[in-house]
Amino acid sequence: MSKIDEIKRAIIEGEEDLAVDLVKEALDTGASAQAILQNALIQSMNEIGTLWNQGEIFLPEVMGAAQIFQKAASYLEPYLIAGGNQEKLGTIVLGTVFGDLHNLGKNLVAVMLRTAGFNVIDLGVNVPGDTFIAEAKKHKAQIIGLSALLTTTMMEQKLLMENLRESGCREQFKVMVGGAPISPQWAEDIGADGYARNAGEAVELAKRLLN
Ligand code: B1M
Repeated sequence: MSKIDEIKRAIIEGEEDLAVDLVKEALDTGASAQAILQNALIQSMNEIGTLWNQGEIFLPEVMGAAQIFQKAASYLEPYLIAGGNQEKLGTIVLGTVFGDLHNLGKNLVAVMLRTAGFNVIDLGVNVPGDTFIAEAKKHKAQIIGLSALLTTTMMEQKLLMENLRESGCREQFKVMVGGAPISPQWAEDIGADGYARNAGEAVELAKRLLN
């Protein structure tokens, strides 16, 4: 079994110490932080989602795997940031929308944006629409980034767009949206400025939005 597969298995089986040790070993043997993140960590959460859907695992196991993901991702963070562009490109207010507690993907987006040189104000999870707007004004942000993982909470992205238009500040900020149920069509429908499928695309999109 490859080291990547071993890391995936350790996360899925809830072996926290083993997962982190294997991540260290993979880095020592020359694997890139990007490859470990994409092929082991993110893939493990996709498999967790499938097992959950199939009723083979339950909420406590999903929460356990999420905790291990976060720990392993935190370990990788300095390696992802090393070599990153330190020039500050602009300010992004980022968060997971109201009613939604999923933060693993949003945290990765924050890391990648910081690595690319953005100043990221991370508002966390379960963030009310008004808070996004108030914080964006306070920090003079150019971009608001909205993550949503549930088909129910993606509506919050639409509400925020309406709120921006109704309060007359739509032109002040670019808005980017992402998260598993989000699509380019949804972004267009709600009048957002762009959609990114993953953290890497989020960086490219943010750069485009500033031009
Ligand atoms: Co939840 N959950 N969950 N969950 N969970 C999903 C999303 C689900 C698809 C699983 C399933 O199919 N059963 C399902 C949603 C179904 C739907 O709406 N259609 C679901 C559900 C139903 C729920 C609960 C309602 C379950 C319950 O309580 N009955 C509940 C809701 C709680 C709430 O939010 N109010 C719930 C709870 C949880 C846990 C707490 C157990 C845990 C979250 C822990 C945490 O985040 N700290 C959890 C997890 C781990 C998942 C799965 C398994 C994995 C999500 C994840 O972290 N993926 C997920 C199944 C799945 O997605 N396959 C699932 C890894 C992460 C790196 O990817 O978040 O997609 P992702 O982020 C990507 C991209 O989407 C993108 O870039 C990221 C990096 O590449 N991206 C952006 C994300 N945000 C972006 C923003 C951008 C740009 C790109 O710009 C601003």
